[in-house]
Parts: sequence; C-alpha cells; structure tokens
Amino acid sequence: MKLLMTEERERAIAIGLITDRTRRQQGEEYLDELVLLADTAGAVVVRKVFQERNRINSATFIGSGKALEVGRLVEDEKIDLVVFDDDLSPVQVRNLEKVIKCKIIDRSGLILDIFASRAKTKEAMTQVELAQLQYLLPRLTRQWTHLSKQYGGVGTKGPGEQQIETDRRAIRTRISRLKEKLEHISREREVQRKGRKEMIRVAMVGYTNAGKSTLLRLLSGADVLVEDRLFATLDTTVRAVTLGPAKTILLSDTVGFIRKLPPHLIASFRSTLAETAEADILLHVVDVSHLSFEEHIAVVNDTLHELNAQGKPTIYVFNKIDKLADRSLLHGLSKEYSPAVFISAERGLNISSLKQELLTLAAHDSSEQTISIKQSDYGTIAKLHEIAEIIGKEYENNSVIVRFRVSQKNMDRLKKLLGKRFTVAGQD
Ligand SMILES: Nc1nc2c(ncn2[C@@H]2O[C@H](COP(=O)(O)OP(=O)(O)OP(=O)(O)O)[C@@H](O)[C@H]2O)c(=O)[nH]1
Ligand SMILES: [Mg+2]
Repeated sequence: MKLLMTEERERAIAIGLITDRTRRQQGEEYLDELVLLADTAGAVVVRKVFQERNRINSATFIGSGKALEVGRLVEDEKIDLVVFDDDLSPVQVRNLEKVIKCKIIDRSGLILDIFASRAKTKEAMTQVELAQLQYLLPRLTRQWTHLSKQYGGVGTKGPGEQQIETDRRAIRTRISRLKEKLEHISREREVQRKGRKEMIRVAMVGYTNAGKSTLLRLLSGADVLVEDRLFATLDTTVRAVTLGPAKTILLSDTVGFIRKLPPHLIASFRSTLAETAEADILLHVVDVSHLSFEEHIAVVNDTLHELNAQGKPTIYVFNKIDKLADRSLLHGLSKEYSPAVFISAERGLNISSLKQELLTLAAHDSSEQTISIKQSDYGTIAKLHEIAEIIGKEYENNSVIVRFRVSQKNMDRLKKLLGKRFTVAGQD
C-alpha cells in the first residue's frame, strides 16, 4: 500500500456510535473499517471517538455536549476532517458545522469520494458523478459554499437563496444528462453481453479486498489490477477461463461491496453490475482471514438481493487460507456453506478443487434438448438461435427438429415463450 507522508495527509477524527444493538467490539471493528476507508481517501485518522447512545440525536447525531467536545478536539489537535461512520442528515451536518470548525463528512460521502478518485473508465466516471450529484442535491444549503466558488458565485457568506436555486437547477440538468449517457452505455453493454450468450457466465462477487481480481488473474492469466486497498476495481472485466477440454466459461470480476454502500451508488452502478445480475453462476469470494468475514458474507448477500441477483447457484470461495494460523474452522464452514472451497488465490492453493466445483455446477446448469418446431414458425427458430447453442437440425415434413444446448435460465424462458406449443421431442 502506498502511504503518503503523515505531514501531507489530512488529519482526521473518526466518530462511531455504540448503541444497544451494536456491541462495543463490533463498534470498534466498524470504526477500524472507517479508518481504512479514510486512509484510502488520503486522510490519516489521529483520533477515534465513540459515542455511546441508545437513540440517535436528530439535531446533531452525537448530542450537543459531545459535539462541543469534538469541536474543541478539532482546534487543539489541528484536525482538518471529521468523519462519521453513519450517514448524517443535511440538518445534522448544518448543526454540527456550527460547533465543529472543519470539514465534516459521513460514510457515504467518504465512499463516494474514493469511488470518484478511483474511477478511470467513461462508464465508471459517469456512474460516480451521477451518484455524487444525487447525494449532493438535498445537502445544498446556505452553509455549503463549494459550488458557489466553482460557479463564481458569492464568496464569503455562502450562496444566497437565488444562487442555491441556480445551482440546484444546474445539478438537476446535469443529472438528466448523465442518466441519458448511462442509458446509452448500458445499451452498448447489452449488445456486448448478447454476443456472449452461448457460454456459461460466472460472476465473482465479494466484499472489497477479498481477492476477486487476484483470482481472475490466476484463472485467466489476464493482467488485472490487484491492490491491497479498498475499491481497487470499479469496472467489470470479463475473461474466458478454460476449466477442461472443451469447457470454457466466461468469468467476470467487478466492483467489491462494503457495509452500507450508498444506495445511489448501487443504483447508478447498475450497468456495471448487470453482468452479475445476469450471470448463470456466482463465485462468492470471501477473505476468510478477516475477523468479520461472516458479516461480510451477509453484507454481500444483502447487496445481491438489492441487485435482484440472489438465489443463483453459488460457490462460496473462502480465500486467503494461507493467512490462517489455525485452519480448524474451515471444517465447520464447509457444513454451513455449500458448496464451498478453501483456496489461496495468491499462492495458487486448491485451485483444482474450485475448477472441479465449477464444472459440476456448470454441468447442472445446462442440458441438451430436442424440440420440434413448425418450419413456418420463424420467430421461435430465431429466438432459439439467440438463446441456445444449436447442435443440429433435421427437417421432417413441415417441421424442423432442433437439438440444442441451453442453460436452465434460457430453458425456462423458452418454455414460457412457447407455452402449449412446447413439445419435447426427446432429451438426454
Ligand atoms: N495472503 C493472501 N493475500 C491475498 C490472497 N488473495 C488476494 N490477496 C491480497 O489481497 C489484496 C486484495 O486483492 P484484490 O484481488 O485486489 O481484491 P479484490 O477483491 O479484487 O478487491 P476490490 O477490487 O478492492 O474489491 C491484495 O493485496 C492481494 O495481494 C491470498 O490468497 N492470500
Ligand atoms: Mg478487484
């Protein structure tokens, strides 16, 4: 990990909440993750503050006493930035800004910042900008002077109501433009995906830093970016992987997930995540050496739900076993998560068992079918060419008997399409 010198980095305070529901230890783990996020964004956390509260304070989130205390810390310790682990309402930010005289940012803001600095492709940059503007819009208030500077507006007092209205309009126009642009990109992507319909598509998913890109690199030999930092990958890469003779699948690697990923971000990354949503099989990659790996699994499963990608045949890939001092816990995991494999993508350990599991699932997922269609039914014949791999055709009277290989998903689509006309001529 490339660290900047401490003097060049912004000095930050990280604030976490401990409520009845979140135990102290869990609160500390959450805050450790926030420290890592702050580090990724280029700040160094010099102080961690916990607020024990059972109810969140609607005016200041942490309560006015605590806010004053943080305000004093900021002055005494020359702090540039206060980061909250939870999302703040625009009102809370405004109230906090009265007593804490430095930049205040919440978890979503921080994640958006990291995504913005990481985005390299046109698609990722458009998606991040859209999410950022949607996050910004309700937060545009008198206190907020950034846009007014950028747009050459009022200087010291913050923008007037009129200026804010102009800014809001500008943002809304930009949001519509970005949405149109994304619509266009997503149509291009759809055409690309259609061209790959006949191969089995496997998508890797997982918490950020679990080792997805390392695994893609190992399996496909592709030169993809691997880094020990959060959100190294922000795009989707698809590569062909050969599992055995005449058995090639398409494997995709995509953006990692994290606890409390801002909803705007998930929504605007839909075109990047479409490969995941449409995959036939998922590889859920888990960093099993991480203390909170089970919570990570739950977060990833929840995010899959939001993407409508839950319930697909899934292999749990427990990665980084080389980092485990004690591997006895793996036995229990293989009972709880099935099918599961235990690998090290970095050291290349147990990769053959992963390939074997994939072959098994892939064989389950597709089957060879034969159906008889009227020769005049061009629509169905065309559809069949589109969603299945045609193996052979025989003509008989007015009918054509087609043998094809099809995934379970496309077979279901076909059955729906044909309805009563669906007659299986034979099947193996
Ligand atoms: N010890 C060990 N380290 C690993 C293993 N696999 C990956 N890593 C390291 O974990 C870090 C993250 O790996 P990546 O492959 O970039 O993780 P990712 O899941 O693609 O992460 P994002 O793109 O940020 O979501 C890198 O420093 C890798 O070298 C492993 O099996 N063992
Ligand atoms: Mg990656």
